Amino acid sequence: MIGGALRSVCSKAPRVVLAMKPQVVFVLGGPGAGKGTQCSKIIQHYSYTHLSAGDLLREERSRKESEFGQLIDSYIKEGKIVPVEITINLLRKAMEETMKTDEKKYRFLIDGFPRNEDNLQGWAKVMDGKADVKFVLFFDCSNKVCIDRCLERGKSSGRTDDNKESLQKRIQTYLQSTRPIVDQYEKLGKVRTIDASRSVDEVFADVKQLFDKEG
Ligand code: UP5
Ligand code: MG
Repeated sequence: MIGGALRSVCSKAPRVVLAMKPQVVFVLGGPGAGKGTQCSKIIQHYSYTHLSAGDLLREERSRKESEFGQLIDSYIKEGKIVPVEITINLLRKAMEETMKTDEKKYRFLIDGFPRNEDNLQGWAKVMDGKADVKFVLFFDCSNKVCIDRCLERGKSSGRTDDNKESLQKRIQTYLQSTRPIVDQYEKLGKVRTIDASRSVDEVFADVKQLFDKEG
């Protein structure tokens, strides 16, 4: 009887769906530091969705109707950072689509973004107040390790930027533009640094420890 009354009250109450605010971990590190590799492992163990800004840009580049295909292509080959208006729209759309299909999917690993001041400002403009940045997962390793890994991958990846010339430029851009972003977050106490020069499993053991505590 009471159960029935309660059910009827509940069924009359408006159904409020409280969408969760997206929780974001930015994943940064040099080219080939292992961001993508580690993100793939994280999503096997924790309820995160992996969004690689680079992958989204490459997808957009190959979309036939895209007005940005050529621009993205030349920026990637030159190791330059694509204007944020393009990247942030792709990220926002991917986040929205993910949450629309499943409202429980509100945790995101945003891999390879933000890479410079322009990216940071674009994020602030579009996402401030709409998503929380939990921390920055920073994969730290030497330039040599980064270059060697990308050149090795370049033998089969088909990526237009896995060659010596593009890699020099990617490293320059990383040092000049992306490291200062990591430093900014460091000052806010938001960076979690992992030594990425070790084996995939050794790196992931540290990542796992971090996500067990803070993920
Ligand atoms: N590998 C991985 N981990 C290893 C380990 N621990 N030991 C030994 N080998 C390891 O790994 C790279 C290679 O190394 C693989 O072969 C892997 O098996 C091996 P991966 O996990 O792919 O490294 P990742 O850090 O993801 O390297 P990636 O090349 O993707 O990094 P980039 O940051 O350079 O590339 P991204 O795709 O993010 O961006 C490409 C370009 O897009 C940029 O240069 C830029 O032009 C543009 N871009 C923007 O303009 N804006 C953005 O916001 C994002 C990208
Ligand atoms: Mg990657």
